[in-house]
Amino acid sequence: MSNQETIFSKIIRKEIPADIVYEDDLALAFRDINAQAPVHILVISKKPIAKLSDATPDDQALLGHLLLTVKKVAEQAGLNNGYRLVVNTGDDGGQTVYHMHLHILGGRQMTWPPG
Ligand code: DGP
Repeated sequence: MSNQETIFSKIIRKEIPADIVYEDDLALAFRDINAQAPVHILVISKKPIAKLSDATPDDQALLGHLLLTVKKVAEQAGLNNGYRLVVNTGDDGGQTVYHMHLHILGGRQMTWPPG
């Protein structure tokens, strides 16, 4: 799937509201509208990569930046006892919004295996 316009593009452009908790030149973080945990924050790149499997070696620094953004946002959210990071990728991965995003889930004990 190519890098198409999604609802997240509109959130980046502030055309629709979101509870934004962090923003810089490359990344945006906002609370998931359908929270699955007491803390459920999505970290996205402003560059619209549809899914992780579409990333290229040119995205190496961006992907590293997103992981360090997760760390920063999780600390800011007070997740000192840990959290789960999820990147649903493609149809089998359960991805529904095709603008790559990292789910930070925390504030409760996570279980394994996931559904
Ligand atoms: P995934 O299934 O991994 O593609 O997750 C997409 C997530 O995006 C899902 O948990 C719900 C969330 N989401 C979808 N639309 C919106 C929206 O308009 N605002 C916010 N804040 N979250 C959204």
